[in-house]
Amino acid sequence: MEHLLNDNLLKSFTQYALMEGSTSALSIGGLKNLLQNQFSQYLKDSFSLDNVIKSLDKNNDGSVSFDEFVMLIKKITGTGQ
Ligand SMILES: [Ca+2]
Repeated sequence: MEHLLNDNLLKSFTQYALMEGSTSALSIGGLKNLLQNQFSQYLKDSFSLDNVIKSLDKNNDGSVSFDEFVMLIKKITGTGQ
């Protein structure tokens, strides 16, 4: 599960980042699209995506790196601490 997840995460992240002309950063909007399209089963009604994304975007540049993205996915899927 873990290695499969990481492989798929990189593919998804890169695919969505490329739509925005980048290979290393994804906008908050792009991140939301990705999550809603591919991780909707983890997005519960009570899940506050905006808050999680804000806390994730450490340098406040409005985009997430792949590392930040992986941390978010682990958080919402419960596969990491
Ligand atoms: Ca950032």
